Amino acid sequence: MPQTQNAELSDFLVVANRLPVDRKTDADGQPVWRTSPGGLVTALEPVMKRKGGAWIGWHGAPDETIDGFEHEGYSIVPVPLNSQDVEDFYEGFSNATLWPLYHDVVAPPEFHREWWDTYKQVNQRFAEAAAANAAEGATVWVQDYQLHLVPSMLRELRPDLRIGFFLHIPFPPQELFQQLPWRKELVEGLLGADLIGFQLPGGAHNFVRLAKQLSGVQATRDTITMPDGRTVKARAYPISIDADGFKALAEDPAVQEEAQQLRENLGNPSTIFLGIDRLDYTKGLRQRIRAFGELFRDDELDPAETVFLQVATPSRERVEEYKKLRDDIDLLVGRINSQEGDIGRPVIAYRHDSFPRTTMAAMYSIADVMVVTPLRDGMNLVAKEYVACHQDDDAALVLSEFAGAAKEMKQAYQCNPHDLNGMKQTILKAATDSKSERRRRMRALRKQVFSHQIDDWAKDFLRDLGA
Ligand code: GDG
Repeated sequence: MPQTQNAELSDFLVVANRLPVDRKTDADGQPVWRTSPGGLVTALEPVMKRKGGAWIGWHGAPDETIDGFEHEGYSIVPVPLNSQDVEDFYEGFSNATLWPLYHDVVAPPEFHREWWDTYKQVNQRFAEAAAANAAEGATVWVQDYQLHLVPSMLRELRPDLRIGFFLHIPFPPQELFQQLPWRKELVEGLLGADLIGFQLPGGAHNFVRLAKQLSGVQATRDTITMPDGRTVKARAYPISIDADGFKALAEDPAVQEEAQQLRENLGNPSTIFLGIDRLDYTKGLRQRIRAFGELFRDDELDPAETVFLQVATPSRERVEEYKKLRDDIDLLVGRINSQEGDIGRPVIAYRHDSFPRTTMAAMYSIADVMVVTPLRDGMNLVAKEYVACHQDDDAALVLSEFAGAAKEMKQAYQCNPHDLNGMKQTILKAATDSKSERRRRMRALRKQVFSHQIDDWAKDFLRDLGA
């Protein structure tokens, strides 16, 4: 039996670059697989358990082939990647070509033919693994930009399947997408799906327009008709979070104790500003840190009473742009802390590290103002998690208008992160607005976040896919 085939075929399959499990070591030194934290897993696990599912993805270690196994009532089907695949498919084409191109080219995308060749090969491998594990007429849900070609490759192998695709990042406007030497192939890769989900209606419109132009297909609004009469829908499904889960976490006494400790460690300031992001150039960290530097320099924020806590989770550390970003941020934070504040009381508490979800919840709950200022973001879950962790109204969210979340979170203090002065004013306003105004905004945000949670997102998509 091939490595990637299960004993039993599945009726529901998720295909994603990464598996929903991480390898840890237990007390006896034995390797064990634990569910990775994250919204997607939380949303899809119940569906997989109900329908008998399989999750197809890479387990995270290059040059290692492992057998599939059962986990929490569903099948784990590993797809192996070697070091060259990781370099060309993952770090290269996915994260140094598509990622910057799809985020408004805030860093220059690189186009390399070898990366593209490997990208195609790896997508084919994922498609074959899905085809080998799907029961007749099964539903397959492919996730994200690393697997753009899987829908059409899979349809070629298994025309009986229902195929959905969801893009977690923005889908760019035509003017930018046209830069891609392989633009037609990428569009046609997605056209293999029955339903293509985007974070925002704008992404769906961009895609439909490009499909008409590059592939010559017919389309009316969200429905594309293929030459053989098959229809493909392109619609928006804004992703959300397990808000109830975050609320419970923030209310847990152990988390509250940790929050209290954290506040003390920061010197019990009267105002805590918080940023939590993957260390990524799309997240607007350079601009945000400069804004805070100027606010402290110009005495608009008082270092005796204010701390800006910024967590930057390590990410894509072998990709050149990310190494440069890390150095830039270290330099910027170091420079500001050497000039502002007092000895032993840095104005910016900066951690390049990742933390357990409990610590994340503790940080959210002590933050008086959450600052989320990406230059471009598909959605941004951090903004929603912050709101879910605040049952009190003494909180405020500063949110970039270029985050997908800005479309739903209209009551946030919105700003343009390219406009440094405008962003500084918005940060100050969020911190100093009247209690009643902050309360009004937080209530509206909470209502929004709790009324559309991650399982609604999955249900809406799967209903429209006809699963
Ligand atoms: C992509 C799109 C879209 C962060 N640090 C730690 C940690 N996190 C968790 C957060 C949050 C998630 O990671 C980050 O999600 P975001 O949405 O903010 O950003 P991306 O990683 O860029 O996600 C984005 C998303 O996909 C979903 O479709 O919203 O636009 O770019 O959940 O809590 N979690 C833990 N420790 C950390 O240190 N445990």
